[in-house]
Amino acid sequence: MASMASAHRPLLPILLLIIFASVAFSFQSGEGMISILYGEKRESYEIRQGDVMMIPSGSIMYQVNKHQKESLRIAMLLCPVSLPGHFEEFMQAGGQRPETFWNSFSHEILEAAFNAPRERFERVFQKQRKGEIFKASDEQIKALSKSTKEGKLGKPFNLLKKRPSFSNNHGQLFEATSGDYSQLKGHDVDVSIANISSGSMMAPNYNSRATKIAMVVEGCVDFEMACPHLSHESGEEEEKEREWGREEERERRWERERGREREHGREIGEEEGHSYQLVRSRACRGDVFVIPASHPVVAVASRDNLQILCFGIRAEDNRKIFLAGKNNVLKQMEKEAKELAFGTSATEVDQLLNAQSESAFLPGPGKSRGGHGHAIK
Ligand SMILES: [Cu+2]
Repeated sequence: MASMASAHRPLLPILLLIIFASVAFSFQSGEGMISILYGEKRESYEIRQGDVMMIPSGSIMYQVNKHQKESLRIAMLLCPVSLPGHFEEFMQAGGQRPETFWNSFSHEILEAAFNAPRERFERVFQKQRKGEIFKASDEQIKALSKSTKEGKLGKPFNLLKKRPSFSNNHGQLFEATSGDYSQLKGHDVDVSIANISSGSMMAPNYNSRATKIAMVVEGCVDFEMACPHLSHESGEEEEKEREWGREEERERRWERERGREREHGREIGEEEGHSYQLVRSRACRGDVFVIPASHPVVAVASRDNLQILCFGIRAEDNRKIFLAGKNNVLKQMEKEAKELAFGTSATEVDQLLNAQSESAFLPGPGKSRGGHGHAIK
């Protein structure tokens, strides 16, 4: 894959998403630059807030932080091409630190390949000792900034300039699929960003096909997810629950299950009921977590405004399906289907399904309408 050398100042708050080789996502305007060397060409782009960029496997890449004080934050989704699950950088430019791969070759080969004596070669490939990230002078930054060169390879797509898929007072969801950004075509990947206002939540939803790798950009998220797989791992279950520090939850679930068994008496064919494990955690700035496909999940912004960035894997034709709120998919069921599925009158089901008037982003548990003992006075 790409070898990377970054010449920059103190790290700047640009977030770079990297897919396959990479997708870039920036949070400040015109403060960073990214160059790709591929084939016999160079493409260099200024990266702006909201830019998503695909960098092909095998590119040589370097980034510049143009900001004086702030840091450049980079998130990459890497898809190794040779060994699945293993990623190694190949440093070409460099010397002793970072070590260039050229130093592994024998001198005779290098002399022949470069048609140059050993001394000249050593002067170039052994001097660098500053590591992978180093300080550039104002003049160097200025010169590099003028070197933008567009092409067809990495041309960024600005996610935040796209109309959000959902937007209200509680949040916004921006999504970039291969339909929006043609470079994503054939890679089965998408990129999205959700802004959730403090105390609000994203409605319970699941992804029909995509597994999401989520990273908290700003703020903290309390998320809950229902998982049927963990609840079947009876042996490891206890350990897992302890791991998540959820003794009380286990007790509650046990009570619930006992209640269910008593209610239904297990008359019908002694069927094993479904059970789900609640996975609950808090993730803050910089934390990464995975939301497997089809798992119902809820994300609540705790205290501060929350921004979450997601890479979707197996994303082609993925749909985000909402399970509560105005666009709740269950509303599409026929009256009879509702009655059969829920075992109560369709009116009662509708009353529940229609009570939430917002879509996608909702007031969070602390903000929910009064009368349930949760509302903040
Ligand atoms: Cu699961």
